[in-house]
Amino acid sequence: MIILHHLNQSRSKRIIWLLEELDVEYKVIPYHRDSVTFLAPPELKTVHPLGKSPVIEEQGKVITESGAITEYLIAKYAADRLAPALGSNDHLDYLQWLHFAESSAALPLLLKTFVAKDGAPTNFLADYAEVELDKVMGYVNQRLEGKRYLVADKLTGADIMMSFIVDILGKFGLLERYPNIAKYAQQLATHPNWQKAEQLEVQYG
Ligand SMILES: N[C@@H](CCC(=O)N[C@@H](CS)C(=O)NCC(=O)O)C(=O)O
Repeated sequence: MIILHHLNQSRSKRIIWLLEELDVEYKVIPYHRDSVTFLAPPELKTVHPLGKSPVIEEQGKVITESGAITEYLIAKYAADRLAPALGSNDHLDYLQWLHFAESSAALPLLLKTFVAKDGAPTNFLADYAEVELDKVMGYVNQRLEGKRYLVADKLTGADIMMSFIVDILGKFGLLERYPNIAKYAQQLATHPNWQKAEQLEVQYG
């Protein structure tokens, strides 16, 4: 049985649709946004420290990120129906579109939403950015406690993706605030190919 922790008016709608397509047994636990802040209720933090939705639970595993949930569930239950064959060109396109929706496509729309709310007496955008940054990076910092890498104690694609986020934190001078991320940044920098990428980036201008 899959459990979906669903927040109203959220990305979690993707997962409801997906679960319906999969024809698997599932249960939805609904949560409702605060009518003033539009944030999720604190109960969601008992499911996962970020307190965001969607989150699914399956066989004791707690899984977040709508893109990862979609990739995981389709690979497990509908690889033959909802994804092109692994290794095909279509599969490559599939991966790009799947991640595009939560990255390149989402960012400008989120900014537009936030800008629309800005100008309010609370100076919404600046406050929101600070609070969210600290929430998300605090979480990463905590997950890196005693670890050299994000997953499986070895370099993976997850670290390569995260390295750019670490770079931006460094540019804002924020690494001191997150000691485990600072250590992680040093660890990533020990990789000869990370160093090569630094040089190549400069070389490419
Ligand atoms: N990248 C995450 C984003 C999760 C996220 O930000 N969810 C929003 C709903 S769309 C949320 O829970 N917001 C409430 C809050 O931050 O308190 C995903 O794709 O699942």
